[in-house]
This record gives sequence, structure tokens and C-alpha cells, in this order.
Amino acid sequence: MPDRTFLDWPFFEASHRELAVETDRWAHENIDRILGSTSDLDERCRKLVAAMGDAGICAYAVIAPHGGVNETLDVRSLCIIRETLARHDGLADFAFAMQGLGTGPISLFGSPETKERFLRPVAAGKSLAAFALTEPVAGSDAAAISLSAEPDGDHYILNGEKTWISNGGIAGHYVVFARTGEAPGAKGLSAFAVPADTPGLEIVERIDVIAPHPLARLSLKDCRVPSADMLGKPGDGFKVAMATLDIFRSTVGAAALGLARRAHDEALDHTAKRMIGDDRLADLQMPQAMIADMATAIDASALLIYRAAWTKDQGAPRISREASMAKMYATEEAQKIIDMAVQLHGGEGVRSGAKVEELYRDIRALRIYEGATEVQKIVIARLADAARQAEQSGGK
Ligand code: COS
Repeated sequence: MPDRTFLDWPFFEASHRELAVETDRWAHENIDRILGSTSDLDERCRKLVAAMGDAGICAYAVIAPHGGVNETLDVRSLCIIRETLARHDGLADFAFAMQGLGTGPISLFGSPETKERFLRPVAAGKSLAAFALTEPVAGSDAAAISLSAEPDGDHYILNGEKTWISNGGIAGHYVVFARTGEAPGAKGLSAFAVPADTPGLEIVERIDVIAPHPLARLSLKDCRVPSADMLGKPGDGFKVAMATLDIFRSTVGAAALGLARRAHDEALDHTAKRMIGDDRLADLQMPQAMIADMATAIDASALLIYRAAWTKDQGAPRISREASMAKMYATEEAQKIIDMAVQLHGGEGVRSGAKVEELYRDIRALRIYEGATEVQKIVIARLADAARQAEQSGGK
């Protein structure tokens, strides 16, 4: 990657700069070897996570003293790791990201005992994590969840379905959001840490997607979960989900940034080597315009991502506005950047197995998962309106 000047920006501490170098070195030395050792998707993910556990990378996905590096999730570290891994390989980024998203609610809201039991194996890379929010009719409208959790002594009994669950089928546990019914809508949900071997929890469908990663539909039938493994209080489930997404939406932006940086690097390399008559493609003005647009959108995305991450790391309780802007902008721009890289490659750009062709498939889902672009626009617009109302009422 020719341009690393962003690491000099004031958002970072020396430890972040070292983490970027170390993660890059690890990725160079290990990812291709691991992917080359098996073509089985599930096995690839298990091996990537095990190796990242051994290297201490998964320890950034959870908190100390339960196997993690920091006492709170350091969002800049999560973003640097995702950006770096995504620049090398989309599946490696995915495998790391799920260790964080699938434990985020436990790190943020679990009891000390629940944290110790679920986080330590994830930090070590010995267990994979999953986040089970989405249902067949509760996607963007997360408050419409219908999977039920009924109290039964010191347990809850869970019944219902979840779908589009990443790591479904290979996770050691699922964070499951369920309706406990304290109130209608968003205020009647609760979150639970549920081991994958809980009787009644089954994988009923594996889902194939354009950039393959483990994904499944789950069925929960009379699953008994200890009340002690509820994350937060009864009725807090929606806030648990949103507070977790506040952190991880910035990191989705970071993954998109990594994919975009790789596309830019591939385009720079190709245009420097490809001749049109006596000229390098890189010396012609139309390709130059594309390269300039790509470079500028990459820096603008990075500014929004690391602004959001830095703000959270300074102790801001909520960064919904910053995180939504970072996720929306970085994923949308990455799609355009990768498309330009494909265009600059000409026919070679759509050849199956070309790196830019892989990036073209890798980026698409990031504009949808963890809140589609349209959801981020709703969040940003509502907060703008709320700020205006607050200013008006303050001025009266
Ligand atoms: N942290 C803490 N609390 C939050 C929060 C956050 N980041 N965001 C919202 N809340 C709270 C709100 O403050 C509100 O509580 P109060 O009434 O006590 O203030 C409550 O949660 C409900 O919020 P809201 O009214 O905004 O809920 P909506 O149902 O209107 O939410 C959107 C709308 C679309 C923003 C929400 O459903 C969403 O983000 N959907 C996308 C879900 C998603 O990302 N799915 C992907 C899953 S992972 S692949």
C-alpha cells in the first residue's frame, strides 16, 4: 500500500500504529497459507480464527480481564484490524469481525460470570461467535422481532427463528435477541448469550451468497437459557443491540475502506503497467481522474471512520451519528471505487478469480448488513432533526 500517511493522523496513539504494522505483517505471512490449506469454507474460518487467536488478534475483539487486551473495546484497534485484514482478504476480515460482533453485547452488558465463560474462548480463537438479531420479518425493522422468551423459574424458554446469521453452523454461541414482552415494540426485547449446543437450537438452512461465508437460518424450539445469561435487564434488548451496532458499524466502514484501498492499489499497479500505444494508462487523463477520485474518497472515508472510532474511544456514550455516517459513506464509496478499479482493468477486471472481481463481490453485502445504507440515513436524519429541536427549545 503506497500511501500510509493516514497513520500519522492525530486520531491514533503509538500502539495503533504498531498494531497496523503487526497485523499487516501477520496477514502477509499467514492468510494465503491458511486459505491454501483447505477449500472448505467452514474449515477456513475455523483455521483463520484459531491462527488469529494464537497471534493475539482476537484478543482485541473482547475486553480485559476476560482474555481481551483493553478494559473497554478500543474501536480504533477494531477498525485498524478490520481495515488491514480486508485489504488482504475478505474472509479473514469476516472471521475477525464476527469474534467482535458476536461478543459485543456480552462485553458491554454481560455479568462478570457470563463474560468470563463466553469471552475467554473467543479471545483465544478456540470458539467462534455469532450475533442473532435478524428474523424473516424483522430485518431493517429490528423492533419487530417475534422470537419469544418466556420466564420459567430461573430460566427463559426461547422459541422462534433467526435468519441471515453469520457463523451460523460453526459458532460456539449465539447472542440471541428475543421478545420478553415488557412493552410493545423496541421496549419489549431482551438479549441472551446462548451456547450452540443448547437442546432445541438447530441449523435449518445454510445460505449461499456471492462472497461466500458461513451463513444460516436457525430454529429455536423450547431452548432453556439461564436468566443469568441475559445481557442487560429485561426489556433492554433493543438498546443492547443498538449500542453494539454503534461500535461495530464503524468497523464495517473500516472493512469497506480496506477493500477500497486494495482496489486502489490494484488499479495503480495495473495502470502503471498497461500500455495504450506509447502511453502508460497511468499517464492518460481519464484514468488519472479515476485514480484521483478513488484516492480522495478513500481519505474522506478514513476521516469519517477514525473520527467515529476516536470519539467512542474518548468515552462518548453514543456515537450513532458518527458511526452511521462512517458506515454509509465508506461502504457506498468503496462500491464506486471498486467499480472504477474493475473498469480500469478492462476485460481482465471481470475475469473470474481476478482480485478486483473478488473485491466487486466482497463489497456488496457491506452496504446491507448491520443496517443498510437507507437505515443509516434514517438515523442521521432523525438525529439532525433532534439536534434542531434541542437547539430551538434551548433558545426559548
Ligand atoms: N444506543 C442506545 N440506545 C439506543 C440507540 C443506541 N445507539 N439507538 C436507539 N436507542 C434507543 C432509543 O433511544 C429508544 O429508546 P428511548 O425511547 O428510551 O429513547 C429505543 O432505542 C428505540 O429507538 P428508535 O425509536 O430509534 O427505534 P426504531 O425502531 O425506530 O429504530 C432503526 C429504527 C431503523 C434505526 C433500527 O431499527 C435499526 O437500526 N435497524 C437496523 C437493524 C440492523 O442493523 N440490523 C442488522 C443486524 S446485524 S447484520
